Amino acid sequence: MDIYNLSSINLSLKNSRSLMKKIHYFEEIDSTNTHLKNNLSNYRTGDIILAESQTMGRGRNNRKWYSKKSQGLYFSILLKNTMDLHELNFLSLLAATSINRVLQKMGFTCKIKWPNDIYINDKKICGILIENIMDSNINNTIIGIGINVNTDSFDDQLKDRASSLYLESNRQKFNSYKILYRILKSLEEDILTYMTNMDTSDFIDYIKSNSMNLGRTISLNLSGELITGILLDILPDGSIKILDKNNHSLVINYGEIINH
Ligand code: BT5
Repeated sequence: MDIYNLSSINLSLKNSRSLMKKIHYFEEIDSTNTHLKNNLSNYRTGDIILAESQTMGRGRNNRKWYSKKSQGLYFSILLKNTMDLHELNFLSLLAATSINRVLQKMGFTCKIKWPNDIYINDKKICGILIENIMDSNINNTIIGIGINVNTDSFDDQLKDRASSLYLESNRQKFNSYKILYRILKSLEEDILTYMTNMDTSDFIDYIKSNSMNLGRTISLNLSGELITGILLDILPDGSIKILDKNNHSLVINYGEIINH
């Protein structure tokens, strides 16, 4: 595809008749994830909500996602009856893989931080928020993705920890729609491959070789409990294995790495 605007992307998605169906564009929205959650019956599987800005963009545990108007990509993909609950941990890593691949092809040296972030030069560029809602026997999975594309500045709280493609490339401006299209296609291919084989080994290999913390000492916040240890391995289901300071090995499938 040569021209990247919403109508050309939607035409291409329509013609491909694959997993990703249609982008629904909003100039301003509370949160693309919340909008899908509140309007599940209005959307089909494969529909994508894209917003120019979010007034209440969310991370995990209701943390705020800084969504500067027209400078980032803020979108959510709805999948109906596609993923099982036990696959959701892996889905976050799978989405990180698909996005990381696209950014690498653009020339960025980017790393996956378990379980849902992408970093460039030790700064967060992208966050992923997976949510699942059972509604009238339909299993609705929402993949929310926030990427700092042309973000030119961050507020004081974030400026040492967050960055954008623009800031990491000597202030080069990017066509967000082109990146969006590539990510949708990359994610589509990865989800379909995974659903065909139900085999995570190639993905896990990629995640391990592009991991930010594998082999390093990490501190993990498990709902308030702090654990420090060496990140030994990323397991086939997407959980991690840690060797704690008492030499106990632990398998963990949720939580947040608070150092890197
Ligand atoms: C995430 O949560 O990283 C998931 C973020 C998902 C955002 C997308 S945007 C489209 C869709 N609609 C939504 O409402 N959400 C999704 P978590 O791992 O909890 O990280 C949140 C933390 O990242 C915050 O507490 C900040 O420290 C940091 N943060 C906030 N905004 C950021 C930004 N724009 N860039 C980098 N870091 C940010």
